[in-house]
Amino acid sequence: MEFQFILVEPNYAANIALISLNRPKELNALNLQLMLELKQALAELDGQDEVRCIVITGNEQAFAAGADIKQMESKNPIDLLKIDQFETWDQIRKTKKPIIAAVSGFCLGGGCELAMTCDMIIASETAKFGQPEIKIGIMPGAGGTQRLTRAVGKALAMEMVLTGKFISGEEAQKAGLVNKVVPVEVYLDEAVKLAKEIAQLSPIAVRLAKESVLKAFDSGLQEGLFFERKNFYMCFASEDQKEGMSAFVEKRKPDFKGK
Ligand code: DAK
Repeated sequence: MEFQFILVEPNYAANIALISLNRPKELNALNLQLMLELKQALAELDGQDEVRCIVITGNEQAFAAGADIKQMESKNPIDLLKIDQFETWDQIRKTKKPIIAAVSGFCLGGGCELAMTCDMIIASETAKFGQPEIKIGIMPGAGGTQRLTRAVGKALAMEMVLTGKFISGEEAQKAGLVNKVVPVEVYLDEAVKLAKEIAQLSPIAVRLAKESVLKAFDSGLQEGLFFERKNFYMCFASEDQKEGMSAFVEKRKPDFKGK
């Protein structure tokens, strides 16, 4: 897969793939082309059985400093309607395989929204998370007011969204936004390690479990529990369930085939 603004590196031996946002001079600002490429790459990887977990990263300086302000500056609502970027973001959100964001440096605006669209976030000690849209006369538009609030609670989300203040990786972890904060030298290794760990599990169970956790965000408890129950039953239709349980009983390592 060849793209202009992202690099895609599948590691089929480890059943994972790495996507790097690659507009370093612009701090990985998310222009329309980059987002289309990301959508396309994720769709492609989501369809490959050899890939079981995906890592999205930027570079040490920036995960992404937001949507491309220079590209947005002159737009009116009808331009935005026609571009329909939400379609691209929705498709990214619908990726079935787990996605881990490996974040270092600036993770702002649409960049923070992209990281929050991922399933887990590993941050470096130099990461800076923020929704600074308010400072350029707009507000978050790709889920920032909703996902950030669910992750860190009203008090901090309101402060970040209304003032544009950044929080560090450590603060983000304390607030529940990120899974782990590690030194900058190892943040990507940590994310890859986590991806490899998940890639060794049953991809069917992982997919159904991801779906079920996400369901908690847009359903009441009863509906969510019902959804979870159906997915739990579904696991028992897989060979992986038999393999996982036999391996436990036989005291050996399971070999999950994704069947
Ligand atoms: N867009 C375009 N270019 C950017 C950029 C951005 N968001 N952020 C940085 N750059 C560019 C700078 O313009 C500069 O380019 P040159 O001037 O050298 O050509 C280069 O990257 C380096 O940036 P700085 O010189 O500013 O570097 P500093 O270290 O001094 O400052 C900074 C770093 C991250 C604090 C600063 O660059 C900054 O404040 N950047 C903007 C952060 C921001 O406001 N982000 C939110 C953007 S609005 C939607 C989906 C998503 C969104 C909306 C709708 N739909 C689905 C409809 C999202 C909106 C946003 O994210």
